[in-house]
Amino acid sequence: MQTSTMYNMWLQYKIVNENNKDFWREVAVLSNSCIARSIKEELRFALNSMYKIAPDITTNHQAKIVIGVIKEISGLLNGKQKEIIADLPEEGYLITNNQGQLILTGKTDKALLYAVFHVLREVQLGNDVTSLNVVEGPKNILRMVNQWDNLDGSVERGYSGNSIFYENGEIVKDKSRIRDYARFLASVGINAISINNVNVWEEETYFITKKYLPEIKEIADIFKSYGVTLYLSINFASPIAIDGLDTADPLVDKVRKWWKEKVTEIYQYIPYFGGFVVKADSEHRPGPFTYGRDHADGSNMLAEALAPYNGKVIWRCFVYNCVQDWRDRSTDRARAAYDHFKPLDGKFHENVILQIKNGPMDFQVREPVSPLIGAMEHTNQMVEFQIAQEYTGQQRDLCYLIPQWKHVLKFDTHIKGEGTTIEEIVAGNVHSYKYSGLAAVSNIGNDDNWTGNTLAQANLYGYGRLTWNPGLAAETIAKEWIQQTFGKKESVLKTMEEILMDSWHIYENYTAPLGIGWMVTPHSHYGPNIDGYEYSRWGTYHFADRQGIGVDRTIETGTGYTAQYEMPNQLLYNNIDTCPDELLLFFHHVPYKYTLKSGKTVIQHIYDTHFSGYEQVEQLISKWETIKEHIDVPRYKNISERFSMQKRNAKEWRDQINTYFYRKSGIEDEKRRTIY
Ligand code: GCV
Repeated sequence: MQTSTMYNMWLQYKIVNENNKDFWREVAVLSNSCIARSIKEELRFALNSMYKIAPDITTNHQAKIVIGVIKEISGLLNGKQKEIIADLPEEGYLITNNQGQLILTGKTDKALLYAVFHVLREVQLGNDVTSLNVVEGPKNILRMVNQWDNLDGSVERGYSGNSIFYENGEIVKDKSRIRDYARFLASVGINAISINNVNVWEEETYFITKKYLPEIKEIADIFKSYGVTLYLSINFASPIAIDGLDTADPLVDKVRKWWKEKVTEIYQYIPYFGGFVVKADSEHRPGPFTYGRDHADGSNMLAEALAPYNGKVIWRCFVYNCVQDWRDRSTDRARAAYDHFKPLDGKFHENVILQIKNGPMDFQVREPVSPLIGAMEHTNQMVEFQIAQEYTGQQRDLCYLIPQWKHVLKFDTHIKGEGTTIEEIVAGNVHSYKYSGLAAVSNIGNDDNWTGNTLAQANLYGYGRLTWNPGLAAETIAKEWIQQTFGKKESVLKTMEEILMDSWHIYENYTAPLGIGWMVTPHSHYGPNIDGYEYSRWGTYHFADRQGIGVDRTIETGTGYTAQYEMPNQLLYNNIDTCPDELLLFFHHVPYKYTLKSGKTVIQHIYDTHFSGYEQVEQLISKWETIKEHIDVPRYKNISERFSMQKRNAKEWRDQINTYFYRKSGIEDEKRRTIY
């Protein structure tokens, strides 16, 4: 635990309310598990920092604050309260004031940890906690982050320095930063983590062998003490790579036996191991297709091996032909996940969960919601977000992503009639999934402030809060984060909330327009390159020519992708007259002079948004400067530097996009602004 403002993210524990100081002098923590030890440590750290007191941590049932699971403190609760707890899920908690005594309770120590972080959050927000009365449980069972960290210390799509887990081909010896990461995750309700990249390279394949398992167990123990279960990404071809088998065919007995023995070995080291995350048959990774098998065959083999230990297989649906020729309209990357997985519904074991990216492409600033989410009634599913800002500014540019994720979660699939939103589907309330929830690619690294741009901390915070309670508004999350991170000053709160809340639309304004996506530098994915196109030299993503732009994904004349949606969404997107402006070019190819619902032509929309996007970045910077005196120097400097990078980037996008489309279409800007 450190004391720098950069490092402490939203757990700053600044002095907020001296009045309650005495209330905290004695705290009873009744159990003695590893999680209870984390609770005690957090309380000591927080109370020392906030009130400059070293609390007496006792087991005294008469203390002003008592923290214990129901069986330890049932004498302190009335019948009604006991009933409430009986109805709570394992991770749910009750915080109540019984005659002047604040009681934090639930069924498990994990529930207590969440209750403690709840109370500490309230204190940091300046609220009086002495009379709190709260009953809460998480809406989602699985609340996961995926690290894309490699053993050499690099992080795939990492924009915050190197890995906190690995350096120079080894697992880090000093694991204190991993412990702090676990604290941050637990404080917002995250309960699962995979600690290595889904692209499992040569040496990482050996993570599931005795060469690495003892140290991975140490990491697993740290996370366990914060209620976070550890998973590993695996290489589907491990039997070949590790033990020289001549096949990894999931239907061959010796392969199945190999995995069973391997899983038994892993559980000998880590009895509470979560399971495997698997990227197979995608972007050159091995998978069941090599053997003419499907994804159910592949995942079920692993699921069978994990089932005796209650382990899970998290199988990613990001499967598409990355070398497709984009001029060939009989294939469409947007269709791929649905086409591969939907026909397999019902064939997966009950400990397999399909992890589906929020959109059908790849975390663009604007995409429609993946039609696969909810489309498989008999197969567990979870949604995958990307906190790492791969296509959304790489933590140089600001892009507060909570509004985007809220948009996804609120999307009504109509799969079982009106109201069958993504939020309800992944909570397991639409189909009766045994396991479901949310996963997201983490955005942290070993930079002082964890996330490169200090403001990107808000995305990690907000992701966690949404996994627990997707009903929270993006504004509420922003306010919570700002207040805990930067304090209560009204002008800071107001200004930063505006800055965060506007940022997604601003980023969209100066980058790819109207849902078309991409137009980024191939491979690096930062900065503009309109025709930039990776994997193949054939075609462009946007299909722009002299006459028009956009991808025809309609049923009648296009790739037929729109048919993957339920009614009425299918009609909404398929029909150009009803298709929302912001997704028009994702679904339709239109002339530049096509008039949008906003009343502007497509080309004028492109010019206007790119001019205004850049100006909006200038305004963000001016707003930020107005609160300079209230922000400490290191964080002010960090954020200001990032804004300067964003300004350069926005200018480049504006100029390149406007010039490209002016030249391509030959159509003048109505407002006669200079296009370089
Ligand atoms: C981990 C995109 C990214 C890759 C990433 C992949 C995935 O293609 O650019 O870096 O690989 O998604 O999600 O598997």
